[in-house]
Amino acid sequence: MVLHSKPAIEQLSKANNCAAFLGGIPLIDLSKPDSKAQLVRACEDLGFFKVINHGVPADLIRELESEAVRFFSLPLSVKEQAGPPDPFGYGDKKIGPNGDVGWVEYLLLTTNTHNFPSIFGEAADKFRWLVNEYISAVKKMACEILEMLAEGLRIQPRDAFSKLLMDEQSDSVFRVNHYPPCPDVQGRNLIGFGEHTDPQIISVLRSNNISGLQISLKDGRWISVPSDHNSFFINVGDSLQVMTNGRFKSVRHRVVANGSKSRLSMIYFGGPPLSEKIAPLASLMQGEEDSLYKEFTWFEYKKSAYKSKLADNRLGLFEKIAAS
Ligand code: GA4
Repeated sequence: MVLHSKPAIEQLSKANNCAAFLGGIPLIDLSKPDSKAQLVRACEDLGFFKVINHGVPADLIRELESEAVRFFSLPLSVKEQAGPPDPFGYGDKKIGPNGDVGWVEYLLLTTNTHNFPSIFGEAADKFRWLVNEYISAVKKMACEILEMLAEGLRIQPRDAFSKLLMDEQSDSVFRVNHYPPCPDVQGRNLIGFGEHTDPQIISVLRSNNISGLQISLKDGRWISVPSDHNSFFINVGDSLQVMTNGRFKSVRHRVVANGSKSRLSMIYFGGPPLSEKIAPLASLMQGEEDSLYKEFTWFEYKKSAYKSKLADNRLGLFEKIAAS
């Protein structure tokens, strides 16, 4: 990490107002077929849940994590050869193109090609291979969850959501975030990654055993998510909120920096093909129910997302104004 400039640290605003959450984070056992109703409820209530018995091999997770730790321990000048995030590559503190910053460094990759620069030599081959294997495994899990959700919602066909991730043209992203210990924390909660919702359909997150992730409840309170390196955490994204006509909630979340320990997280963002029209699924609409959103393609949504700031309500632009 390079030393931060003053304006940058000023933007790492304080994250206050974090409450205890008595309900707890919904925990779903994917090996139990009767979890469909629980999955639907979790997507409706919070847009966030934790899964166990996920089928992603523990060895694969461990190996990828140790390659990622090795990558982030390289000198900055070497990491920067993975290219500026435009939008893919290595990034340090700057998030997205519109001035957002956080106490984080990261690798952002498209899931279609992983261009690790040749400077990493053979290590790059191993890293690339592990990333590919990991993405296949978490994508499989994401598709299983989306199919269980479709069944839970009684949507036909059951691959109505998952086919978008399975499509060869699926515009999905993989991100590895490293949150180094932040010396400025000193009892305050400084922002590692600012609050936002994910634009895609579904996000699959795992981290080492260092906490920092917080999610926002409907009433605006923030709650800390206890870390669990053996489980995965799933977020509903904006596109799934639209496809369910607002029934599922795209959860606002953020990461606060830690004063003494490094947090490492890896997130797969499952997105549709660029040309896909995002609109409420006809089979989900009841009676005369109107769509809450104007129709858009994923390309249009992404284009407007990249003009926004992290914390913006990106779906606002596409909401229909209710007739009075
Ligand atoms: C948030 C979710 C994913 O991390 C991401 C982010 C993307 C980026 O870092 O380039 C964005 C952000 C995310 C939404 C608004 C825009 C784009 C930064 C930003 C300010 C990779 C994504 O798809 O959208």
